[in-house]
Amino acid sequence: MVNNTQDSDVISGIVLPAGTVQATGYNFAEIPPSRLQGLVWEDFNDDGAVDFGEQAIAGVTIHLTGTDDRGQSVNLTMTTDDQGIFEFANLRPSDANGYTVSEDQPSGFADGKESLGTVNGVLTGAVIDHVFSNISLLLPGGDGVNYNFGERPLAGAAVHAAQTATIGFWQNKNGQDLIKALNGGPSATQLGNWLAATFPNLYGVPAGANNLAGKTNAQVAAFYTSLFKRTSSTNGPPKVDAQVLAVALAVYVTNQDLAGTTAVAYGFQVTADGVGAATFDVGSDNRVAFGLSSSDSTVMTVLDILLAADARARNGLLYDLDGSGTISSYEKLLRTMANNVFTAINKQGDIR
Ligand SMILES: [Ca+2]
Ligand SMILES: [Ca+2]
Ligand SMILES: [Ca+2]
Repeated sequence: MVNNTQDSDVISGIVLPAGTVQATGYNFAEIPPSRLQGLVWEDFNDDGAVDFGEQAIAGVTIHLTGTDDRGQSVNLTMTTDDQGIFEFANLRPSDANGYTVSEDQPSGFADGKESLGTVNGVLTGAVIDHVFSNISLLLPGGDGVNYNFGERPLAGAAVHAAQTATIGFWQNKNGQDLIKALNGGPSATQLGNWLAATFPNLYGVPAGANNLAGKTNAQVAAFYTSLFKRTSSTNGPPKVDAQVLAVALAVYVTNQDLAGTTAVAYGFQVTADGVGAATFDVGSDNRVAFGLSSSDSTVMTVLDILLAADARARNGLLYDLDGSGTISSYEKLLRTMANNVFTAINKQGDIR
């Protein structure tokens, strides 16, 4: 008698007749276990990807629920380890609905983006806030990986002195030296890669000639100088592009995870989250340039202000909303609003 509906591990009632007989084929089949694995991390630039300098979050509670292939309910809980990783190993296959993995939102962080993982290399499941569902592990030995929960730093206090610098600083010797000293020296490419990944429309692949991916610190410093030297008012305030990059540079150099403490010697205050998590009131007159409705708060984090500007750039041209390659009178108005805001941020936080 064989009972395959549960973990019996027993074949019973084998009656052997008298005499010499051979009883064969009493086989115990086992299946390889499946697993579901992922990461909780601080997705500082809110792009849903684990980038250079982004930190693991340990001790986050993760739940796995569902029904296995034998109809048994599964309800497991664990916490992320020092690397931010959770792994539910030794799982049976799931039923047709698949398993669900959910997160208890960690305190001290704002919710970020979830990044759907793969089972045996194939994107599998659905995602809504804090929950991956329908993760089908129908076959034994399923390998579900990279079900990742991104979190963001909480918004901090208002921008204060020693968190930014005016555009002249980044142009002068000290500012240029600081850029070139980051992450080990002038040939380091982490700053360029971070700018490209974080603000793709301004400095990434979609930015065309302004793509800073793979560019060295020396090249980024030279790129900044080229923006600073703009004098034509055809597209509105000529220095707006330098003002924006100056704020992005301040976000980078004041974040210890990204840039270490190199900027301290230049008068900046360096912290875990830096000026990116600091807040600034863009003002109701400028809200349209940052995608705010009349009911939205005009107080945003500096990083969100930059991300909103980047979302309104096309092919490296800030506020070319229609992608025409030219700046209309309305787009010029938006660039003027942006110039007001980024100039004010650089002044309010100036290292002085
Ligand atoms: Ca990221
Ligand atoms: Ca979350
Ligand atoms: Ca246009």
